[in-house]
Amino acid sequence: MMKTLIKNGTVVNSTGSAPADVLIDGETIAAVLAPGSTLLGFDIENNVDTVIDAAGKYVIPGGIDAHTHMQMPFGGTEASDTFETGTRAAAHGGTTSIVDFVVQYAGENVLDQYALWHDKARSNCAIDYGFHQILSDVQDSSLTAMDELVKEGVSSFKLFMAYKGVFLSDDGQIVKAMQRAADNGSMIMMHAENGSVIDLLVQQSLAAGNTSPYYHGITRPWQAEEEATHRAIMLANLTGAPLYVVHVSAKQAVEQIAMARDNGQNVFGETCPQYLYLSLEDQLGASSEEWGDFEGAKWVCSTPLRSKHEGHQHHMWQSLRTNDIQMVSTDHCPFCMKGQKDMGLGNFAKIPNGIGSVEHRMDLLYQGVVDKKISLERWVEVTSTTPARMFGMYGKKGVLQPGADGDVVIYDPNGHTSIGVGKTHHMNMDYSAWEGYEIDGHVDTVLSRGKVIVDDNQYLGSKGDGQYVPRGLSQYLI
Ligand code: DUC
Ligand code: ZN
Ligand code: ZN
Ligand code: ZN
Repeated sequence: MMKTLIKNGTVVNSTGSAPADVLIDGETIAAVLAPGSTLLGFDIENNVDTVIDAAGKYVIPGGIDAHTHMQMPFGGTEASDTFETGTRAAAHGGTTSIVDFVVQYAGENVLDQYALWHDKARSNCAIDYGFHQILSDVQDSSLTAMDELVKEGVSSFKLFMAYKGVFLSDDGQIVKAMQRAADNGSMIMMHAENGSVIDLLVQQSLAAGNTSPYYHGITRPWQAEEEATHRAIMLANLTGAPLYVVHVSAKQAVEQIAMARDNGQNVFGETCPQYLYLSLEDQLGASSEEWGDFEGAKWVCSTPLRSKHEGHQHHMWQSLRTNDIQMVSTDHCPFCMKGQKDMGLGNFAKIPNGIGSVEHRMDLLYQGVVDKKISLERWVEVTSTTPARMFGMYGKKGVLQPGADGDVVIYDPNGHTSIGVGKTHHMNMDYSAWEGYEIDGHVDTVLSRGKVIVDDNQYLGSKGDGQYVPRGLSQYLI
């Protein structure tokens, strides 16, 4: 078995950082050692196959993006990254595991869809992958499927309070799924926006001739997010199910989560890089020769970007510091402008919702360390350790310790990363939502289960390196 020593670096776990060497034996971390130490008198450096010098660099557990949608059929098209292209891009950005979503649309059978998603991902992924299950109409067979899926390592179920006729579950259906989750120990994930209010505002906006991408955000106000977040928390309280609110963007929704947590409820929140950095005003001001004000379609996602005048972005960074929000995923759901987003020219409601960021999450959050918004250890925690604990992978993933998978990123704080199409971008998109972003750091080397898959921007892995990760129940519950 290949043995690799990563020496001279600073090992950063969520619990602290220290100079240390990391020894990987085959696919697994064998030891984290004081710099230059021997193992029972055994000279390590001269007995391994590869030595990587990480002097001046951070050695961190590989990133875990627990919210991606590779090749998801949605909005009359399909997300433009396949499992192959999307996971390769993720690897370039220092992410070594994703948790994607099996989709069950209304009327479909859950277990059939689960088998179908395995077919899409199998032999195609550059990095390890797990699945959550989306439930739309909650049929009786869906409830028994939930028990089956927990045994398969799918221990989290996403429900929607928006997207009527596509995903939306009514409150009765939500309660039924929550009761089953409370019973089998799984996690309920919620897209918390009041769908009927949004549908009405969208119709009124279009009727008034307000059709440009900016009105996507205007018609999905924070009140619709706060209300749905509160309702989801109350339904979880009623049933005893743990609740994880996805893609939180409104500070008022954060307050609901914080209150529930203060009350001792197992309620958690995820935010995404777009809600930390981007605003509705950025979308309003966006314009180009090619697209005019339709340029704003590049940032149409749900929940939407929020107004910077209301302070959501600042509040979101603060919430990451205080643990009112526990982790950062991307909701990676990429669409090209040509042939996909442009379906919404003249009608923002027809723009497929989604932003692609899977490649840039680790860098964008590292910039938060440089800008003193979060600590170095908190960076590792919100991008790797908590995702692993939240979704039942900790020990194997999310930490550098003996017995863990050799998923390791060597990050150079003296490096630099320019983001944009033609720069670091490997996602299958004809634009970047992050064009022009400059990061004071750089992903140097990425190992997935002991194998170097990215080195100095070169991809050295191959499709099919990534394996399915059956997950246990959440390790984050109290
Ligand atoms: N939001 C998005 O932006 N895209 C996919 C689905 C969702 O909830
Ligand atoms: Zn969602
Ligand atoms: Zn999503
Ligand atoms: Zn470099």
